[in-house]
Amino acid sequence: SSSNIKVDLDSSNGVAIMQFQNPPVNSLSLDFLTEFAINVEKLELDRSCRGLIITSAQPKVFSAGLDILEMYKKNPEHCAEFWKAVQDAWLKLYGSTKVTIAAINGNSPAGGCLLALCCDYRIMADNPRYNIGLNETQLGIVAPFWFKDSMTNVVGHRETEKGLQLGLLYSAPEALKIGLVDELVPEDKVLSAAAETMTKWLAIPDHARQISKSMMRKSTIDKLLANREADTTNFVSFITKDSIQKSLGMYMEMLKKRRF
Ligand code: CO8
Repeated sequence: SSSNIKVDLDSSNGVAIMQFQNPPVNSLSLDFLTEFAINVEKLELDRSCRGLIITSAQPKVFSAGLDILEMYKKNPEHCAEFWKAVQDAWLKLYGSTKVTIAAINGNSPAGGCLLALCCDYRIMADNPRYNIGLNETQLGIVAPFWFKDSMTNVVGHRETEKGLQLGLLYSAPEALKIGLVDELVPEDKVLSAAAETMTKWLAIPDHARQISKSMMRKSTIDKLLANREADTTNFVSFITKDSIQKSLGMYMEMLKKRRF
């Protein structure tokens, strides 16, 4: 549906605010990811847009990551279609020429963390109860190489090696400490802080900044572009394995039983 994402482009400064509104936890379903990629693409082609802030309209959660139900008890064709949508969303946001800022106003595990990692700058609510990280191994699944690359490019090899193996979810203060986020601000200031940072980034001439961004990101993007099909095949054969399906089923059960 077209109500999963709300985009407001301020024509006075060229800054778009994109709010995720896929209750309860902004899980990244096939529909959501498709709509997300379309919206990012639209803004990319819109010359009046210079910057994009992504945030959540839901309290306490930025995004719960990939919708596990899109990978559970689904046929291989569906899994492949879903995975291509995940790749496409990443390619669009990671490759965006706009200034992109994540205003992380809640929990941001796995795919939620990935979206944040795609941005040029991350501001998180200063709440130790909010976590962010690539926790895939905790579900018995493996983050693909481009998730790994996205994290390495932000926090470096060592933290990524540790974080990926252990499936670490970092509290907001821990995330700041390792550089997974750039700044913590009070919960009610996340959006205004993002707007402030945006102003600083937009003071740089677009052309020079865009070439610099592309210089830093091109090899990472090209790696997925050169391996998209193999990456999809790999995902489908992995996720449809009985043992992996069993892990996902147990994780979903655990989520349903656990209450904070
Ligand atoms: N997918 C589907 N449903 C979900 C997801 C999800 N990712 N996350 C939560 N839900 C469901 C819950 O089961 C629950 O359903 P119900 O109401 O029927 O019981 C509902 O959403 C609300 O969830 P909570 O009650 O847990 O909400 P809280 O506000 O207490 O907590 C959290 C929010 C912290 C986000 C919590 O829901 C959570 O930790 N969720 C799981 C997050 C997670 O581990 N995501 C990983 C997804 S995998 C991924 O993104 C990358 C995969 C890479 C694939 C590579 C394979 C090769």
